Amino acid sequence: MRISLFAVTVATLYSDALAFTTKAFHRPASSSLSATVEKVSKTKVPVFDEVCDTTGVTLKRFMSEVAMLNPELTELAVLFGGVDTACKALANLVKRSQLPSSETLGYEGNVNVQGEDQKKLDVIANDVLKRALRFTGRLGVLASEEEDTPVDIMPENVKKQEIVIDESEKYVAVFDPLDGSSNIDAGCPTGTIIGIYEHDENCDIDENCVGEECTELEAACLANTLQPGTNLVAAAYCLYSSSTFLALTLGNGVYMFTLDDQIGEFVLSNPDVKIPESSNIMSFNSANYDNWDQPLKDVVKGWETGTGKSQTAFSSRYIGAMVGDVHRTLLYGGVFGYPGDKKNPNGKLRLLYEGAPMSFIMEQAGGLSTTGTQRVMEIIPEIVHQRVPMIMGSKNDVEEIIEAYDNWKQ
Ligand code: AHM
Ligand code: MG
Repeated sequence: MRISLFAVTVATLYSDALAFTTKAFHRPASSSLSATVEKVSKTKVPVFDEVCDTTGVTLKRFMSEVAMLNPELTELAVLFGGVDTACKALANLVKRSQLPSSETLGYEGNVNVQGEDQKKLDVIANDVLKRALRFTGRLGVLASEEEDTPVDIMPENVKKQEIVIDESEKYVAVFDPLDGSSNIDAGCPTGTIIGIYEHDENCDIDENCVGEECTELEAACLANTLQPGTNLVAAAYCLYSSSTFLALTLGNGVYMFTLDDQIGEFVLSNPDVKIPESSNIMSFNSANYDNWDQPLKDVVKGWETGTGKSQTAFSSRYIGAMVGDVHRTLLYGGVFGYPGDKKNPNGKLRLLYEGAPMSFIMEQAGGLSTTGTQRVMEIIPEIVHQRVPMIMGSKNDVEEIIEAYDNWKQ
């Protein structure tokens, strides 16, 4: 009986499968307001017409049904198994970091390639995520905020056949293991950001190649990470806050999962995250206001006084940790940004592993993400740790900023 019920469920799932066609829109700078079709994804998404009351739809079930409906994504589903494990482990580490016995707060004593002090948890989180993804065997190259250069996923002392599963090394992962880490010591929200691209499977990298020892071809393969956001196959973030959340997109909308500590699983809590088109919340480090570009200053002033396009007076909310600020922005509507300014023309956030994956999620939820003059998703990174000015959020409000930049005569 159970078997036939299961068979019916699976059959229903297949027949009800929706092949959404998702289009991401953004108006290129200096063009008319008409939207440009940039990306079409035909990933089939599962429909869950039978759900266990106790477990709900877990991330594992979700990904395995995505893989059944889209066999070409089977290996991506395996990779998400690593993401699932890493986010749970990191949530636990972040939670326990407040205990005196954990000894994971404070600085590691190293400075990363961008001149920033590394916190102990930054380093631990990088290690946890790297290993979780590597052990899926689906990863060719990764780039992380905490690594100086992209690294071949094979460590020097591990031969390929010793990898747990090593079938195709199909993907490239870019990630910020613990974003907003300045919040850690105070126990405020932090997060992990992950972007996944396809890897060139013809890349054959000598496992001993490091930096200048790599041949040109090997260096080019490692540079596989330098792809624009429009090439992303998937993006996800985990938020460590009052609950642990995992939001992901496979190019067909945004799914949000909440960690159920009692069963140790991420459970689908919002199957179609859509950001409100207009808002009344802005989220910037406004201490930088005086150094911003004039169009942004003008729009923000209009929002403060309720004299902007929407004639709405805005409130300000700023956690100082992008994952938390973007999560709230997705759910409540709003505009989050770390714009360029006179001191730092490219702002603070990193294009590859912060800007592009979060922009992919934002666009898939119906929002926009821009530098002010360019769609963030279209920028081709030149270096791994490249910074990008970024303003993202509710469509109508971000469009107000884009229009102001369009009309700006520098
Ligand atoms: P990090 O990756 O070193 O943690 O820095 C990124 C963080 C973002 O999460 C956040 O939006 C921003 O830095 C906050 O910067 P500031 O303290 O200048 O407002
Ligand atoms: Mg970061």
